[in-house]
Amino acid sequence: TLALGWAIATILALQTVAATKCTPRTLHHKARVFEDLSAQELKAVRNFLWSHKELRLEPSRTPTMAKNSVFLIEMLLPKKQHVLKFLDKGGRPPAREARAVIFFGAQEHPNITEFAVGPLPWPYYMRELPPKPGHQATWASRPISSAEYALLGHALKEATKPLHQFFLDTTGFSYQDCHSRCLTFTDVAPRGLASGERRSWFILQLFVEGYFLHPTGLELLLDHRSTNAQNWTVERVWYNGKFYRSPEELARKYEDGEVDVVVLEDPSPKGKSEKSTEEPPLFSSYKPRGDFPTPINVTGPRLVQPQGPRYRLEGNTVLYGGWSFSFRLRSSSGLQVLNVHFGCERVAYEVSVQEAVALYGGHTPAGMQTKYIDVGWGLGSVTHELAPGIDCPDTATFLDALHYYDADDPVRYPRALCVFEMPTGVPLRRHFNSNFSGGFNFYAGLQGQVLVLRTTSTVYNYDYIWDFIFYPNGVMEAKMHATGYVHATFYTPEGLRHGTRLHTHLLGNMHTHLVHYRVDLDVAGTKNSFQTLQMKLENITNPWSPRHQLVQPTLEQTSYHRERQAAFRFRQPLPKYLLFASPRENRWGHKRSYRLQIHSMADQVLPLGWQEEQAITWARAGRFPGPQSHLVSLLRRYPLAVTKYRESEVCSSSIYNQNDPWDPPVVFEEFLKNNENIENEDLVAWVTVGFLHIPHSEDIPNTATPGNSVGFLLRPFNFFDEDPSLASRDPVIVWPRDGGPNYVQRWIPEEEGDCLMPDPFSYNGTYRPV
Ligand SMILES: [Cu+2]
Repeated sequence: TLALGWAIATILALQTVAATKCTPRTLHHKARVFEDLSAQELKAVRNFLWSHKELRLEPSRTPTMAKNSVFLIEMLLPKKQHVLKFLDKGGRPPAREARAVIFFGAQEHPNITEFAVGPLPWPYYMRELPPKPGHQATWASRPISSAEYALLGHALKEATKPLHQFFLDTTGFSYQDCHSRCLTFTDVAPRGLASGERRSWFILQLFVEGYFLHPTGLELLLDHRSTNAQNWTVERVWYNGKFYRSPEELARKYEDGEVDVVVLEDPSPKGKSEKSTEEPPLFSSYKPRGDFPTPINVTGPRLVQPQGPRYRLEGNTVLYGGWSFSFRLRSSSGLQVLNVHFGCERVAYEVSVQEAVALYGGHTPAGMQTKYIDVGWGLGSVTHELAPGIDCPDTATFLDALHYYDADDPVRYPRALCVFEMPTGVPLRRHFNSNFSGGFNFYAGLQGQVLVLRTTSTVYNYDYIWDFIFYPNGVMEAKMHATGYVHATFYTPEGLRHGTRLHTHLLGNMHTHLVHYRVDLDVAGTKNSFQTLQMKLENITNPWSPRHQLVQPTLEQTSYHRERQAAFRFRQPLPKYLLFASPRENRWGHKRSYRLQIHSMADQVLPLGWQEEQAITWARAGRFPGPQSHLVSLLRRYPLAVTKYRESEVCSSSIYNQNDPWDPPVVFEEFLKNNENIENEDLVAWVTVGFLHIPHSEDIPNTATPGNSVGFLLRPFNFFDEDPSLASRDPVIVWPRDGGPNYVQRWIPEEEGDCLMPDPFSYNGTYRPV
């Protein structure tokens, strides 16, 4: 019987091999085509650029705008067809190239030029990456550099000198010789009202812990368009509901007693000083205060993986059960997963974050002006350190990132990314099979485990947490959690029309968050079609009782032929089943498909009138829909658009859209304009998710993640012949046995692993050039 057992085991093993036999996974060395640039490569590109003396490059921190400097270097992804040819058919890898953005400010007509530099690691050529015809990035559209911020800080300090006494009297803080009681600022964007302008509203704040929540009541408009900071001028001042022409005018009127003054409460509450030497915390602080009825004074549960991780990291490639994918972290626009396989097949070539915007309303000029388009604030580069046990489980694998963004060297961001497997706390599948007489025929369950790839972007006050989640049953999820400090302005009673009073002098401004994703699905090959399934009610005569009518649901399938047809508007209900179908069929004769399931609250927050008005303005004005960017209006319009893959349409936004939303180099609308055929083509889905955020008192000190996450799922729909999580060895089946203990059947031994204590908590917090 032992021999027979072996024979059966061998046959079973062979069958298993046959069932999962497929072309070998993309080896790590092949996935290098997706890898971000190494420190050596970034330096090689920088040195190559600097060796071109005719570029007359200067360091990024040289305190002037009238200089030529390298702003950004990141990996330039080769063309998809070249990558696929290399991955699937072999041969030489496509040339490895960098994208380099140079600001040419040291000339009469400054400009921004982008170059491809290659081949890496030893570059010897550079070629201009030409903008799309008619879409040159304007000089004014460039992101603000740290050198410009230093000059702006200086300009504000100079300009507000006449207000020194005013600030001391009204806030107790100042800009001059201020030590621990200094002012700081938040600038908002867009910076003006028309293309070419660069004039920003600044909110002056007390520089204390959580300064975003401590406006002084003064806002100021500064024109900083000139490359010579000497020419920068304050154009307007707003204080407590009134406009003034200049700081001088406000100072004079204040001295004359003509200003309606609000003397701020001291931000540090006095009081308990007898009990403790420590000052009571600010309302904007994380320090605990108050008590729960059931106090907790011990640490909480944490993850352990006694037998080590069940995923494998090979460079920038993750292997986990049925899944394999590569990833990169673009300094410009953030996290991107590539070459996503389940089983033996590619299901997506790319799923990536494209943009995050937040559109505000307010009564103060800064509040009403704010429309943040975060790629313009380095969305992909502000990936600060993740804390083990808080930002990711202790068991996570942490990875550093390198960014060459507004710097003269690559900067290492430690622990910028994490990868971990975690229990979801809910079974993936389970069933209790009752015998309906006090017992059971069997119980079976498959624990819910997922693999998560995570990074964050701290865009000044706000923190986005970006997750890509992989389930054992072929489902992939993209999710954004919002947290951090709210963008807030000075409280005035009129402000209540646009938000909530959050503290004595603080208004939390209402806003809409929208996030744009690119989803380049390749469902059983690159040739896919887009179709939707809906329910249609049918009224028929009951065939077994002709006197009765019967209403029953039927399937209604819609095929989409053209891009414009598959551009869904927010006001129309989105069909529930959005399917990307291969012409190939599964075993049961259905088209092998993946379903896009969108989890968003954005459709509830975009009122009809707004969009109608936009559309009318657009029609009337021709190219530009009023003071909004194309991107913003498009994101507002379409929760989903499906386009045919085009190499010129790989990003829906750019680092330039924020500061010139009126004439940006990337106009998403144009992706749809040519209205191409989308039947049996390489398709890309553009997904907008978002939510309306009306701040409330519990947003103090920070917006919390529960309820503030949006995203989408990619779910197999007749893609497999059965649930592919059947390949998991995690199930447990319990069989009752007559007169004995239940038989517990499992495929992974219940091993007693060491319950390892994680490393002690550590956090470095620095990000330094390498
Ligand atoms: Cu918000």
